[in-house]
Amino acid sequence: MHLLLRLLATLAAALALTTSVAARPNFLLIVADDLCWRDLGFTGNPDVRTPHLDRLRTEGMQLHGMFDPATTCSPTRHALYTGLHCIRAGAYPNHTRAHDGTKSLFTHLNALGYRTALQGKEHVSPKASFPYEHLGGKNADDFAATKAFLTRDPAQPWFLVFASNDPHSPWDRGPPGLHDPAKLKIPPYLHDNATTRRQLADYYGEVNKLDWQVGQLLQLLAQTKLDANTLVMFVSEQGGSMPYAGKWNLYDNGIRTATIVRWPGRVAPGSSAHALLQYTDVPATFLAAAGVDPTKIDTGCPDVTGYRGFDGQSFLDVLTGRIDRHHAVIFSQHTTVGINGYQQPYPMRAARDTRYKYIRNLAPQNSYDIGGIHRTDLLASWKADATHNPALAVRIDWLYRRPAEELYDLQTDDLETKNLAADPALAATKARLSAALDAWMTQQGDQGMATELKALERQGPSDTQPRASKAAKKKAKQ
Ligand SMILES: [Ca+2]
Repeated sequence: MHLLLRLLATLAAALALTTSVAARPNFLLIVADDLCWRDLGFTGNPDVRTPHLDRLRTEGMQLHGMFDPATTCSPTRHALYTGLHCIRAGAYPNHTRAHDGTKSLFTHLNALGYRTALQGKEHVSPKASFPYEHLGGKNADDFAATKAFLTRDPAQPWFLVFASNDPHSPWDRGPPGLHDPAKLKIPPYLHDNATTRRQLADYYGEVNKLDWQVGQLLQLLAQTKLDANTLVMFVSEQGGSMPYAGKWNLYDNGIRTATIVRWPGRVAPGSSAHALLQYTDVPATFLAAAGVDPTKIDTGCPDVTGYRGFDGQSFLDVLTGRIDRHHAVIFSQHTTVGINGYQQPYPMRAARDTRYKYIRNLAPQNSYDIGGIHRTDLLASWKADATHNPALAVRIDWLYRRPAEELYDLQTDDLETKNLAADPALAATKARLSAALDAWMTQQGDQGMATELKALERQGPSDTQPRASKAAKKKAKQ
């Protein structure tokens, strides 16, 4: 009898576990900071040391087609957490905020009974839209706080964002001396000189620091036996900050991401998907994984037609291997007004399918000039070399001035160096992507330059307390 009772109890527990596995996984979303998707071991970089991320990749699915709808820190995170594209949400310049009333994945999962937290870098506003517990500061390496959060109540599912500040510049947090600058293989989109080598070694060191953090998190999950029922997603965020390494541009180094999803029993270890996906799809996907129909969610932020649902859609069927297609075209935008040290508006928009990318520069008559790209020691060193290197001089000039339209064939030119916008053979392709971009801008309420010029109004903590940065205010007066 005693044995029978024990057997029944075991069976009941197993059933309960099965139900909770199916309905209520935990979610760990790991977000890097200013990491180019190419700069990881598993994506082919020969120098960086990322053993933990490389292992995670073998345990999960790599989403080769995941794209970021923006190309600076703050709008990227708003899109990732709200499921809304940046201009609709009002969160499109850097250091921005969403419209009051907007809900995020934290709001939606709290409503489902999850406890939610964010550890590390925040960079989202207003507070009411992102109701997470904040664990640790920007450079959070306090994994005791993480463990306390994860194990607080075994009956309650949880959602944790671990938002590292690595490898965001300054690159001074990695293990010193890990990489010998002289021995690095310099990526073809960077100019090879001593300054590049020194800075790249420091940046790679900080990528290693990020990898260490990922290792700590995965070890915690294993130690607490939470790993079996936790969906882990890693995203590389939005491009490195060296010229042409991605950030502040809509080339693939900036908007393509290294993304892995590990979900034991649901996602095949070592698998790959190539479907076109966006960060805006992540909230709908997590909600679908939690057993909720994401098409019924009210985001609190209507688009121009009054539609209140997500811009993104669940890609759960991609994760489970059922299908490998999602969007026909993905979109991204870049707002320069409000970026530290910006001189003139230089707004960009892009539409990309599986093969071609169309970029529209809305103010080609202006000069693109921001602190992070154009006034750095690194670019100064490149300029010095360019006095006797005409090809490099052309590449540097492209950092400042681009034509109104760019079109790239990513199948033959993945570094986007050959602009085909004037190629008559691709006129129909250009027209198709241009029309798709127009339709997206309309749905977003994106008025192009008029929207760009309102960017400073979208900085500051809330709609009722807008506060532009000092530099931004000074600039606005000029
Ligand atoms: Ca960033």
